[in-house]
Amino acid sequence: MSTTPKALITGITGQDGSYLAELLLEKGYDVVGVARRSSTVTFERIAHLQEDIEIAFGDLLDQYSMIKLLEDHQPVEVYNLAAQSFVPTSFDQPVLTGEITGLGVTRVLDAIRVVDPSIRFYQASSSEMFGKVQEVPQTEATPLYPRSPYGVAKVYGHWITINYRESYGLHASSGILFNHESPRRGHEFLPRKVSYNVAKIALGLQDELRLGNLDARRDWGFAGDYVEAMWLMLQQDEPDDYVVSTGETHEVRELVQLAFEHVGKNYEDHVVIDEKFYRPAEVDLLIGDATKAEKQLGWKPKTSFPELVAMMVDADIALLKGDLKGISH
Ligand code: NDP
Ligand code: GDR
Repeated sequence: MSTTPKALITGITGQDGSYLAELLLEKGYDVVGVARRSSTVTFERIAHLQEDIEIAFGDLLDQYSMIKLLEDHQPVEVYNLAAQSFVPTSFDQPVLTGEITGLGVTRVLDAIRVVDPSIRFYQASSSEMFGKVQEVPQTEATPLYPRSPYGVAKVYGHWITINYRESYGLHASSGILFNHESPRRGHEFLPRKVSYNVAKIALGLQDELRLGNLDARRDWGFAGDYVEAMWLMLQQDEPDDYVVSTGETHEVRELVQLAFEHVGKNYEDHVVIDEKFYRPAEVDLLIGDATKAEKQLGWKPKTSFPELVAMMVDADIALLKGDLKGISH
């Protein structure tokens, strides 16, 4: 029998799935990535890994598919990264978001309980659970106050993970990750929307960028750094919950300004405020305290905020010039 550890990642086609797959391959794992059936190919972010990982089909909406995946592949670790993860969509499709991002976690946990309770489990919890923040900075002990159907669904996912840990003794851990970005980020999220459109403006392809609330503050890090914390959590003797963040907060306006400055431009000449991008309820301020992750996991972010913004703008300029597929960072 092979002694190579096998990990199963839900959400393999997403931003974090691609970085985590790379990390686990480097560490010598066999990686099985769970994708859902689609009429178009959604493998852009993992195209460069397709020879090295196995793709299996399943859906967090379908309980039996989760059970079958575990029976067929017998992983020792499961990373649950799948979610409907875009906050504005959660206001438009609150029930679907609850089904995937909330109840979906139970489907994975219950499959583990039934098939093999020794499987170690990682849940992708989120700083959006802090919402209207009750404490600054936010730690693992800060009370939760979500401000969107997405945030509410993540609170459910977070607590059901703790509940399965306490009820059935599962090695189930939750990473409360603050915003993390990369050149592989979806185009609808603020930093990627900014980097892509700034790149277009720099290349003379357009002149205007329409945005919503510039006053919100976020704690932004690099996705490539954050997946390391996920893996470290599952290597601990005991399961636990950890905040993963940089400990710095920046206004949306600052990110926008920095991105424009990187290409020698003034954001005020190009940005137009559009009410359409405002949310029914906003999360005004996020800043995480990752002391526990640093002390217990030995984890620290490596990429600074200006480095992250520059990396994303440069990658989008290269992408638009046609000499990068957007997957090499
Ligand atoms: P993405 O939105 O990039 O990826 C989400 C993934 O989930 C995609 O692979 C998507 O597949 C998959 N998915 C969606 N619905 C289902 C379903 N019903 N069944 C199976 N798979 C499904 O997210 P990120 O990579 O940025 O984030 C990973 C996880 O971390 C998410 O759970 C997110 O909520 C959470 N998180 C993210 C943070 C961030 O800043 N990036 C911060 C904190 C938490 P498809 O390609 O088919 O749509
Ligand atoms: P967020 O990320 O909601 O924090 O959730 P997003 O990048 O979408 O928004 C960040 C902030 O920017 C403001 N904003 C805009 N946002 C978008 N998308 N588009 C705009 O035009 C715009 N203008 C201003 C927003 O109002 C907000 O304050 C992300 C997701 O990855 C979640 O899945 C994850 O859990 C959290 O980060 C941590």
